[in-house]
Amino acid sequence: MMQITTKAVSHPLAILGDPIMFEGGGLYVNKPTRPDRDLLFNLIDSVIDKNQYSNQGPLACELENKIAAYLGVKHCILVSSGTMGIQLLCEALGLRGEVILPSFTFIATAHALSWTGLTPIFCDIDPITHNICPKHCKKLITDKTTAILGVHLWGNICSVKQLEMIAEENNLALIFDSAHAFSCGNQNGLAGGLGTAEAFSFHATKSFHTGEGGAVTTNSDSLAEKLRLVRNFGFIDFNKTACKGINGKMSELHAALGLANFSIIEETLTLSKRNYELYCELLEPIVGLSILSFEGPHNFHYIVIEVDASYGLNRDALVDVLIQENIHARRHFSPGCHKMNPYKTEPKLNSLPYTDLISQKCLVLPGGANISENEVLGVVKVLVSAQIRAAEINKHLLNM
Ligand code: T4K
Repeated sequence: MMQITTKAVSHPLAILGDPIMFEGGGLYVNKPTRPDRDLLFNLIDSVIDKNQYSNQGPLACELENKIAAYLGVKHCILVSSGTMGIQLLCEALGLRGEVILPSFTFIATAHALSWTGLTPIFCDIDPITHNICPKHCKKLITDKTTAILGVHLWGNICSVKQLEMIAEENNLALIFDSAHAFSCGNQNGLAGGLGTAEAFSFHATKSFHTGEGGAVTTNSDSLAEKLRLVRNFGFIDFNKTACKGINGKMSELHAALGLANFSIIEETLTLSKRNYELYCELLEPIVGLSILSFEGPHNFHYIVIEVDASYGLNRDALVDVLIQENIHARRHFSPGCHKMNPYKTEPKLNSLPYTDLISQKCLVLPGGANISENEVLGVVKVLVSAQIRAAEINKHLLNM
């Protein structure tokens, strides 16, 4: 078991004038995984040989088949980003009016609805899981509501059964923003076939990535067909369109990166789990810091902690300490979307006490597969030192 002493005489902290813990590059939240270069270059060679760079080339088709089989879902439709995936899904489902979503999410979830002409209605979260609260969701349904958009935040799966019941009773579509949830699931298996459809992000900072990209997954044949149409301008034939569409396709070069990263998924998951478990072990004795627990199959990609008053420093002061050490922790997702432009000026904003509470104490630390055990140890050393020297830090920040 790794141990960090709290009795050492010296607890150097850059914010108080001591040397920086991570000189040079620094640590970032979810630095991208690196694919095997030879495999990637071979795949890129094959793209150049075939001279096909987009429009559902062989690599995009291969990746779609591999992802669908891995997630245990009938259809995987690759798209150009996670945001585009949500937009295509809303368009393909013909959603109109209001869609209920949690406010505690990346702003893209709300923007995707807005871009599709939908009104985002912000819902509160469960303070333990950070996911949409079904009870509050039910209260927000009006005659204009057409869908519920759950977000499997940090890879923790929403309360699917409860949301399904609410959606069914009220004749609503149930869709999921699964941007964080690749390789995550519940007792029934991996996310991919939940609700009507799910939208994944394969941005570079995600557990599995294609640089930029994403996918929509569904078990519905008709929805998959519509999604493929909408993704490609609505074309059914040369010069013939069936519906409104857009360019939401994934290029062959992005698919090549995806195939290369797909081949290292197990390795990525193993390293992320090792780092998450090491954080759990080392953070356990620190009063006032708690790490979000994960259930079910998980990618262990996000190291999410909550900073309570008993820690001695508030979340924002702790971020200042970490940044000075070149540890680029992030205040995800602060503030909640309902307090961000353009949504904060909506006349009918709900009060979201748990969203406000969690967004003030939540912090994401560098994690994922691309961080070493020694680096995790270094981050935790800073957290320990910051608590020991909290009074000095608070005084220092007050005088700045
Ligand atoms: N729904 C949810 C719940 C989401 O979290 C997201 C995206 C979406 C929907 C939409 O999916 P996409 O349309 O993006 O596919 C990042 C990502 O851009 C975004 O994908 C992600 N969520 C969000 C939570 O975080 P930033 O602005 O924090 O990322 P950025 O560019 O600062 O990168 C983080 C760190 O990683 C950097 O500090 C440096 C490092 N990095 C980053 C990139 C891109 C690298 O080392 N190499 C790289 O190539 O938004």
